Amino acid sequence: MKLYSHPVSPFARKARIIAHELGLKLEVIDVMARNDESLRRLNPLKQIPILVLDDGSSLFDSPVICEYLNHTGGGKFFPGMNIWKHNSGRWKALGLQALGDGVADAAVAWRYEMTEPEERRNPQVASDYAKWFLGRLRAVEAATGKAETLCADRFTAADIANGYALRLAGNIGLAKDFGPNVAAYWARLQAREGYQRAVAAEQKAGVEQNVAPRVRG
Ligand SMILES: N[C@@H](CCC(=O)N[C@@H](CS)C(=O)NCC(=O)O)C(=O)O
Repeated sequence: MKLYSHPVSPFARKARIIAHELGLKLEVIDVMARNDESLRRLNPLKQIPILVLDDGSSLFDSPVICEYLNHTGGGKFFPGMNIWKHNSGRWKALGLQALGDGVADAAVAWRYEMTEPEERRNPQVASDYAKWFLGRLRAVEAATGKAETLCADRFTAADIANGYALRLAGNIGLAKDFGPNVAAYWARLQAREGYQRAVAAEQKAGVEQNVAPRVRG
């Protein structure tokens, strides 16, 4: 399997950490999706991550790829379903994964604005994106005060999505806005062995791809 990725994309990181945790072999191909029209043949949205399977078919976007990898590697990152309890198990995890993806969307938008050349940067747009991010982060602060992990009393896809949203936010200077629950939760996630292995691999890729140390983290 090939993963079209970028060392600092929070969405691609979600896929890479599941592969690391489950010991799945992925050939990682780092691309700059913003400037790469050729990606549309694999994903009409021209976004990474994209997973290309051995039969040449492609999967996107990150929630789909993560479920596929979890299924292929026999993982437990998506809790089982309970149709009677919508507020537990699978449905809860999927909702919280969507929350993390939404926080990451806001952080990515802010980062894109901040990496514009000085003369094209619009302070109003940057401040709007920061507010957008902070509004979403409040929900993570509320959700992280209840238990060690976000749901199902264990580490799930919800933690992966939120963790990588926080990682990107921290790397681009937004960690000062983390509340106490988020800060403690983020410290717990960083202590995980799978996380540390994934970070070591992406830092190596970041250096190889000349990603600025400021965003590499
Ligand atoms: N909802 C998508 C979001 C993916 C996304 O925003 N990827 C960014 C990189 S972090 C990208 O490819 N941006 C290029 C573009 O939108 O042109 C997912 O979860 O996979």
